[in-house]
Amino acid sequence: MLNCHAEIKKIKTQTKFTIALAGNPNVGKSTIFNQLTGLGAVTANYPGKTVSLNIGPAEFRGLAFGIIDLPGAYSLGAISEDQFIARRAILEKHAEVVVAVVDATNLTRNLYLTLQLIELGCPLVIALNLIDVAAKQNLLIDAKKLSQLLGVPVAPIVATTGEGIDKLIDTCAKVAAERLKINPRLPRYADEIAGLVSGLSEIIKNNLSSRPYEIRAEALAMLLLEEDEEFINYFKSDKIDSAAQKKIKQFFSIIKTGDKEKMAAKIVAARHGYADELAQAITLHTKTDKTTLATRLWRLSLSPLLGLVMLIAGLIAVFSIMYYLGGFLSFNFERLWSAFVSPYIKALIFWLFGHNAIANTLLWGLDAGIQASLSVGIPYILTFYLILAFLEDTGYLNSIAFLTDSLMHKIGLHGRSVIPLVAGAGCNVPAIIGTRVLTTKREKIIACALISLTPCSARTAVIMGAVAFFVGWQWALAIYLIDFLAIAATGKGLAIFLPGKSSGLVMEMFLFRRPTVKTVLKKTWYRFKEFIIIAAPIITIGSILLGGLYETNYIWLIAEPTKFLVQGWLGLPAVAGICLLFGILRKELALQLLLTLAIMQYGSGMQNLLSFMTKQQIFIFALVTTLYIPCIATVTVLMKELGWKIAISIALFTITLAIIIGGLANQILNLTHLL
Ligand SMILES: Nc1nc2c(ncn2[C@@H]2O[C@H](COP(=O)(O)OP(=O)(O)OP(=O)(O)O)[C@@H](O)[C@H]2O)c(=O)[nH]1
Ligand SMILES: [Mg+2]
Repeated sequence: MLNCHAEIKKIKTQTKFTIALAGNPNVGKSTIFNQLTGLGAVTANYPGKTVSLNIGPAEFRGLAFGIIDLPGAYSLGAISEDQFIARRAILEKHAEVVVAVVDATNLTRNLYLTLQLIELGCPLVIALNLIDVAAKQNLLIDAKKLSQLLGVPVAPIVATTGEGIDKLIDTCAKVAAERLKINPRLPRYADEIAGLVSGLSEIIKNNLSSRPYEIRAEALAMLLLEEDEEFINYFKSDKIDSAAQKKIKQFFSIIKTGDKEKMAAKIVAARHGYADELAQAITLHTKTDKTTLATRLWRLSLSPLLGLVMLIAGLIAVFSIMYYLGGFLSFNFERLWSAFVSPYIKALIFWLFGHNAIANTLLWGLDAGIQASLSVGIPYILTFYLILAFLEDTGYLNSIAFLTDSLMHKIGLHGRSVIPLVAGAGCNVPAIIGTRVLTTKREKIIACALISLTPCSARTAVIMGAVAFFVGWQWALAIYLIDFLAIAATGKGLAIFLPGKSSGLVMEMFLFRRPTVKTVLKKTWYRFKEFIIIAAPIITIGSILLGGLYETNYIWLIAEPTKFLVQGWLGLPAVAGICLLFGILRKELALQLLLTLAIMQYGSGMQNLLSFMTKQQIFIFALVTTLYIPCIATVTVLMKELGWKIAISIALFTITLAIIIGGLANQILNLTHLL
């Protein structure tokens, strides 16, 4: 939080005003943020992507301002870490203008939070988003009427295309400069509630010298009546003098006895009722509902049997695209490098350093190392990012979560954990951060442990680039299958071992949304750019280090102590152990170093991996790489999220698992001669 505060302060000194984007999960807040800042906050069609504040400077038609993108929340109450962050940012009034981003296709649910923001007295502008989807569903929303009913400006927008954003920002600027006065209309509640609110707010006004976050007395009264934990505790604390505490206590003792149904529930119901009334009043169904293709596909994806068929077909499609497109890119990248770049790099290095060990060591990194990443890292990772961005934006992951809910329960999770788990297939790091949306520590630990075993894009690159390519696609599938079984068994084990129960599926479902080419490509590019920035230096330095060890013959010395395990039990060449060690830096580095080794020993060309290792060894190597200790970035983020003890336990567990499974697979293959 401290960092966020510093960042917000910085933005505030640099710009004239700041906008906070608040709203339900999955309504397009981060899409607006990206449109205005040009940054790459994670967006996808499922709830809970943003789990901490995204802060950035923005410029729109010469106007400089700051933007804070908040995690999604259905109400001001917070049941998970991400929602708590959103609540804090709203209460602490970080921004001059709060934009309530509202999903035009889901008005009742969305307007609930908007009403709470109005009650709090936030300087509000409503962004009525997803009007393109609403139009497809034959819904016509009367933005003007909404604005009149609530006394708040409303700007209809399509965040993905940027339509209407200019007007939105224009309105925000006017509100910030107080050129546009807002007269919000507070919801009118039934006498019973209104009476209590006014009674309690009078006590607050008369007895409190200052109010937390300077919230309006009426809003504070409402929050207390809603049994908001933070404010109840505040009023019980020594920040409130005992006379005031006594009066408030007295007030509550009266209503408790006179009321059967809980007041909190009544207020929630009343606010929902009003939100629904508003939604009805401003929505016009233009035609009778016509089921669109997207809706039909969506329904199909959720049906128990056909949904499963669709899932399997989907997985086959993903696998095939990876195999063919990844393979195509790999082949051509390598060919282009060998033909047009490699000879010149070699000539340059030899010209600069002469034919000696130093030149050779440098070539490990600058030629063979890069060639290895062009052959096995980049093509598959790029392809996978592209597929993932597409799947994320359609919203299919939501359907998978729903479909696999009962299966997930068996391994101590509920369907909602599927989303971070599948996101782990892209990269374990954001997936682990994404578990902040889960509400219990138990679920978080299980999800993080399983994410650490999920083959990320780097591990997929190893499986596809080495096993599918050299050994056969069936063997690549076998690795996924073994890994999946390991994940299921680990989940089951943890579910039994860790006390507590898995919570029920509480997840909003979203219809499929048509991804735009721009957002898919942009997202792929952002991830890939990050990959290049982080991976390229590590890969080059890693290759040079390995080259140094090789050229000086130290490699054999270092390999010696692990020989019994690497050669004896796993049946791999002794130096493979060192590559596995390097793989902790980045998973695909393990294979790339092996390939680098092969290239340096047998000359350019991927096929040389087969001169270096047998098919069985390649399979075992990839299997171990998939299972053993997640990369250093993942371990670091595990430490941050769960503490070092759990992080180290997960790391040690995966190493043990990899050695046991890898060794057993080696023994079985030795006996059966399947490879
Ligand atoms: N068709 C259409 N899609 C949109 C629009 N706005 C956002 N989307 C898509 O809706 C999905 C959700 O958008 P996000 O920006 O990630 O939503 P968010 O509110 O930040 O979600 P959380 O961070 O999970 O709370 C993405 O796939 C977007 O591409 C829109 O106006 N029209
Ligand atoms: Mg977001």
